[in-house]
Amino acid sequence: QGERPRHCRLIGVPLEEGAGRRGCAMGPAAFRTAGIVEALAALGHRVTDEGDLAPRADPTARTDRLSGPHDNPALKHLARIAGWTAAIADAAFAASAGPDDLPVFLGGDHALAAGTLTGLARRAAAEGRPFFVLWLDAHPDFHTLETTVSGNLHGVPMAYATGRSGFAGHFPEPAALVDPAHICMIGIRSVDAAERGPLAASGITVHDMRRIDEHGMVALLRPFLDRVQAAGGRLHLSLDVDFLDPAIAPGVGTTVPGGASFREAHLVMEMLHEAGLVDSVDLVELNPFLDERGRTALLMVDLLASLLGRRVMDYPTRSDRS
Ligand code: Z70
Ligand code: MN
Ligand code: MN
Ligand code: MN
Repeated sequence: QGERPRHCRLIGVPLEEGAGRRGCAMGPAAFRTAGIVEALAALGHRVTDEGDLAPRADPTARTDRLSGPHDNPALKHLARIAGWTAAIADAAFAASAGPDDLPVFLGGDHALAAGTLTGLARRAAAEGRPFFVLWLDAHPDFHTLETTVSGNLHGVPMAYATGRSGFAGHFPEPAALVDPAHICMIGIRSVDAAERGPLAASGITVHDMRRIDEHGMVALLRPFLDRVQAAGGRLHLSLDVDFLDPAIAPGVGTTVPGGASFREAHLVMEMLHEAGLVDSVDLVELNPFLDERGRTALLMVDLLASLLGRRVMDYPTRSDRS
């Protein structure tokens, strides 16, 4: 984040009801065991571990079944996820108030992004700044409550945060929405049939694995970072473990072959560090129950350390060059 020391506020979100298999609730503990506090402190940042959040009992979500025109019997744990969303959105807004604050949400499955995206969008709006999102994931998580086939609500946060229809009365009313034109997705390689058309029409920038192979990570990421910089925007990074290739990151419930390599993932983090634009991070979908000797947790911590300034060599920075 440039060379500026930040206040890294670690917020555990032991939410696992949004994923198809259990285990993500152990994610925050695994990140701590993997040394996340020590890794960030060693880079000169102030680090506070703010413990784990709990879901709110949300009065807007009284039932786990939708009724009427939106009925979808596949939905799982709707009221519970709505309660998490309300609590996470408030925590994200509160933890991003200070000029040096850099909240890091330790998931927990990706349903937590319904809360972080809307809470941080609210913060950006309060500051009068545009809000941008870099979404590193095999999946766009762009289902609505009507279209999800699996019923796993980690498949819906991007639809909720961009204001797609059908969430009203089931999820909290979002305090602020994310402009699809300010979202860049990289690593996408699993899109369900019902997500395809709406995603293409949404205005979200989507770079699938084929694009990475063809153009390389730098050519895809740099134009987006330049846009964030030019707009003076806040940038949120949402990093799903399944962005990474399962060969290097087995600790996740949804393994999708053909993911980002160790080198590609570190390159993204180093470019983000150099740009100094990231103000908040989600680390999601780590499932320690499926991990191998902690290697996925350790890799995610290493990637976060790269984002916050760890490097092997001192290269001239971009601004030094220009
Ligand atoms: C699929 C579904 C998903 C994350 C898997 C998968 C969704 N589109 N999201 N892992 N993070 O079930 O809706
Ligand atoms: Mn409805
Ligand atoms: Mn995801
Ligand atoms: Mn995913």
